[in-house]
Amino acid sequence: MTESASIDPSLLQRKIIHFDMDTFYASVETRDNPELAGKPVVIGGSPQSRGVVCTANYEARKFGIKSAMPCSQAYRLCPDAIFLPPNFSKYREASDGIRSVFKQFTDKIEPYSLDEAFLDVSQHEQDMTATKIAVAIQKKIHTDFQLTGSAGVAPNKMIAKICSDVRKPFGITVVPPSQVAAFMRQLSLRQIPGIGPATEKKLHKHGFSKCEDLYAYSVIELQSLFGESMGRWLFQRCRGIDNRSVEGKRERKSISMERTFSTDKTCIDEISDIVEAMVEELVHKLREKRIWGRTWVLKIKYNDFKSINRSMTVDTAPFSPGEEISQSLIKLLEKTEVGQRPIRLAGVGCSNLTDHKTSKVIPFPSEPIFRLG
Ligand code: TTP
Ligand code: MG
Repeated sequence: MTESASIDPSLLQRKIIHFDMDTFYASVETRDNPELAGKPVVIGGSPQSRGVVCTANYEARKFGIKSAMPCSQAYRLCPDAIFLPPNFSKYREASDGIRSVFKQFTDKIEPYSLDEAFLDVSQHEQDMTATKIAVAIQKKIHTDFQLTGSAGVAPNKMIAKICSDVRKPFGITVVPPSQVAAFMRQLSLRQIPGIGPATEKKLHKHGFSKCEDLYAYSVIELQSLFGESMGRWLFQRCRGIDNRSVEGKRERKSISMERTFSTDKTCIDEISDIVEAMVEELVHKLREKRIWGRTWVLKIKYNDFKSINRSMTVDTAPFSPGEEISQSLIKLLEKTEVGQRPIRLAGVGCSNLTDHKTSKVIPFPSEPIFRLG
């Protein structure tokens, strides 16, 4: 084993739980309306709208309905499904309840989304095993909130996250340190969080589909195939190495917003205006949250659902007004086929964020929309 494949023994002693609620939005709705039980339920837009599916329960999934699928397609797959709009305040409340259960077992909690979190239970006061803690959390959430969730228990976050999906719903999967190598070997690379369809395609091109397919390659060889950081990342992840710690407060990496149009748009002036408005809104949000970033992204989805991103670095001071940014993003429209092909969605985003909460300099104190809250 080369240097980068060796694991610090103390990291193998960690006990990490990844907890993820089962069909979260749909489960909350069914709990609150028992008449839905046993019927296919889809949470998202109405079948007539251009909205997408947020989630579907198992009865609806049997018909092939999946998250992010257009609702019109979901309707074609299962016209009898019950389509409900999302009720975020309800999900937020359920999410708070679940987190209050986590807190009864550890302080080291990293919420990952409304319905999932990583917990580091390496040191537990009553010396409960990590598996027993996962079972206890599962039971308590079920008793207190009539909702089910599944857990993965492993020496690190990546393996715990993969595991929580293995025995859904209401399941627990444990991979102790001694079984990490065997567990990883047979795993498809696509199951590694962070490997999406695009990376999977690249891996397939080289004939790689399982983790073990990469084992014959050194870090340097993988770096020459996939670039420096990706090569190293792949070398480690396919062996089950993940040294990231469970962070109490997850750093936000990006912030974005997007708009799906009710009819496809081709007029470049109209799209420019929409981009400008979204930048304004995002700049406002960044100010409120006291974060700022220099990398800005323009996202366009054409009417055939092909989505493209164009990014750029804008050297404006934190909390600058949005004009310069929107003008630059509008220029980026020239690097797309906007104006020639109809688009169904436009979005803007900002990444490489820095927290400016502690910054003493407030560049635009008198600006009317600047809020301290
Ligand atoms: P997930 O945990 O990915 O999905 P889930 O809880 O519905 O189902 P599973 O049992 O497989 O975990 O996401 C949690 C919630 O986030 C989900 O209920 C709805 C919402 N969501 C979206 O709004 N859009 C999406 O594309 C996805 C994946 C989820
Ligand atoms: Mg879930």
